[in-house]
Amino acid sequence: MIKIYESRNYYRVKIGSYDPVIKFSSPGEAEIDSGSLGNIAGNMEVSLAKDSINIQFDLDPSSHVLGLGERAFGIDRKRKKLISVNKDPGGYVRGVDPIYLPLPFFLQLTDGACLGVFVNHPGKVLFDFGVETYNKSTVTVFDSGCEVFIFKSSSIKDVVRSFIELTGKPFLPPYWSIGHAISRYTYYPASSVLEIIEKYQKFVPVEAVYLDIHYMDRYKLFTWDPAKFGNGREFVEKVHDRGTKVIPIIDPSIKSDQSYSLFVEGMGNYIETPNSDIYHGKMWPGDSVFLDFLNEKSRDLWKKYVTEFHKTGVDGIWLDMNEPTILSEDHLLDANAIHHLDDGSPIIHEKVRNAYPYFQAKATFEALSSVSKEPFVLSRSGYAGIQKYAAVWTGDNKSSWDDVKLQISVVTSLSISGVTVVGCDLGGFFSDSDPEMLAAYYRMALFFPLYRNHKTINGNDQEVFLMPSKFRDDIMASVKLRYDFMDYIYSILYNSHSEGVPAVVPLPYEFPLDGDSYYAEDEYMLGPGLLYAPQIYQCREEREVYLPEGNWLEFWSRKVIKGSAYYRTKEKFPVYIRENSCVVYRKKIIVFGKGKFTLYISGQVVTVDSDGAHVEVTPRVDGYTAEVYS
Ligand code: NBV
Repeated sequence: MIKIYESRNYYRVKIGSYDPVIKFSSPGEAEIDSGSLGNIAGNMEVSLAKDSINIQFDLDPSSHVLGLGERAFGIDRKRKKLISVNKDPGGYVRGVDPIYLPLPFFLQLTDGACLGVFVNHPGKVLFDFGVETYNKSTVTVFDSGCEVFIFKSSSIKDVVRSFIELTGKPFLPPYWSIGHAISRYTYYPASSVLEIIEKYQKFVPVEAVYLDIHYMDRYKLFTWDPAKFGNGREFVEKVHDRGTKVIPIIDPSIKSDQSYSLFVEGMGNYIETPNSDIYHGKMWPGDSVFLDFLNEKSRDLWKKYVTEFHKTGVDGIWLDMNEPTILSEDHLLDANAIHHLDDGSPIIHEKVRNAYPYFQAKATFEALSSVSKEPFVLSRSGYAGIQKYAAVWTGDNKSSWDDVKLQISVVTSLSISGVTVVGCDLGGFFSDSDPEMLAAYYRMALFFPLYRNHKTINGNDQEVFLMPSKFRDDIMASVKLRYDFMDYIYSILYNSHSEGVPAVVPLPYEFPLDGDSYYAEDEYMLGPGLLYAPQIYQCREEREVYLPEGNWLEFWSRKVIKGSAYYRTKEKFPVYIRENSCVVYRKKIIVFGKGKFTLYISGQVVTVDSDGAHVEVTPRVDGYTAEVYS
């Protein structure tokens, strides 16, 4: 049974009798009775088996497939079979799938024309882009019903925008959250954290310190270990005195302990076993239980604890292990564990797994929003729409030269899948980095929305102040440059929040017709106007840069380079401004060519109008000047 609904910018195909747990729709939607799938997407075909649904689209040899959230691959998903099940892979390198946030939304581009497909089902979905059947993209949903959104536009930018309009515009992160941040699994006690911040601050700013699991009292959520951190408040105050924010980690696992108030209050709101007992799993506190975030009562209890915890002065919350993950071999909860939806109806875990972090982040964000003007949540996992509630980092990457490059694809792919406030662990989480590699991570991520150094418990120390002077200077230069461009980075994030567009993007998002752009995986863009080709290769001071069609202003020399072209540069930070674009650098508004642009500087929306020779900035911002190049 298939029903088709139409709205201004998409078709929604409802297959079987399916009621999605996360409902997305736009107001003007209406059922249409043409019923012909062929009319809405290139030879879309649906076939129903006993417990699964197969959906196929034509796949051309010249097609490229982008999107699908966080994947440990280059940007193109053609000739790959990928699964959408949120999963902690226990660390990843290129080729591991799935990982923490594998969104079921893809963009298939053929000669620049985009087919955008969003399978709204938070259970397991398999995507096969021409592996089993060479000329077909096949989607398998392991359920008897689902809904599929097909976007009407064939422009990749319009499709992504429509997807974000449907699933929600990203929250606006606080300005401090995009500055340099530090983290370690695990800094403690309080005195060490303060000492580390001070040592760091001799060289680079520290806007935030993230606290890992050892700040808690025996891993009980929303508590402080009295021996290491006292009651938390004085510690947080001292960190604030140093101009730094505090963001503690919170896991979903609740210690099963009758003397722990959250455990007792949570009774009746936990994920259950098929026999209606409370579901238990092993996590940091040992035997643990899990609030059922798919249920409003559980979310309300969580919100109460978040708002109470906020009183200790913390500035945000870092949600980890929320795929959700337990300490078992495959890290997955029992597929048949039971959730209860808001109306009380039961549903098994495997059908709704991917929605769990979405609802946890929603509750956390709403709770923080009720007590703070600058709510900030960092989440490891999520589902389509997570961008309304949280920033996301790419989890447990492994320090390696390949990872330095890989993270560009992981981050930009998340971004064009709607998750726009993104970043990765600088230095790499697992394994050891070395000073040269750490410096390369700092260079590579220079324009990512998040910029946080983080390392696992038994990895090498990669604090910037410990680095040999040569590489420490190198890292300081990256951090300084990031701050020099911070107004531009924030303007792009503001635009992302207000317009519902991604911030960092892979080149084909801007140049879908340019075949070479799909291979430029060691470059990325921030907004439509800035292209960055970081020096990320070991023992090399030179690299090849690909500039797509059009004129580009080489940022440092202010020379115009004509694309499309490959050329070599020794420039340490190869930054290029696209013609008819505008950036902000050190209180200078720099326009290359013509256009009207919106910036967000000094806490206000600013319009920049250039005719190619003169620029007008309204309203004028004290201390800022404008210049134009042609
Ligand atoms: O809480 C410890 C780590 C954390 O540092 C990391 O950022 C998370 O991605 N966490 C995973 C638990 C597992 C560590 C092996």
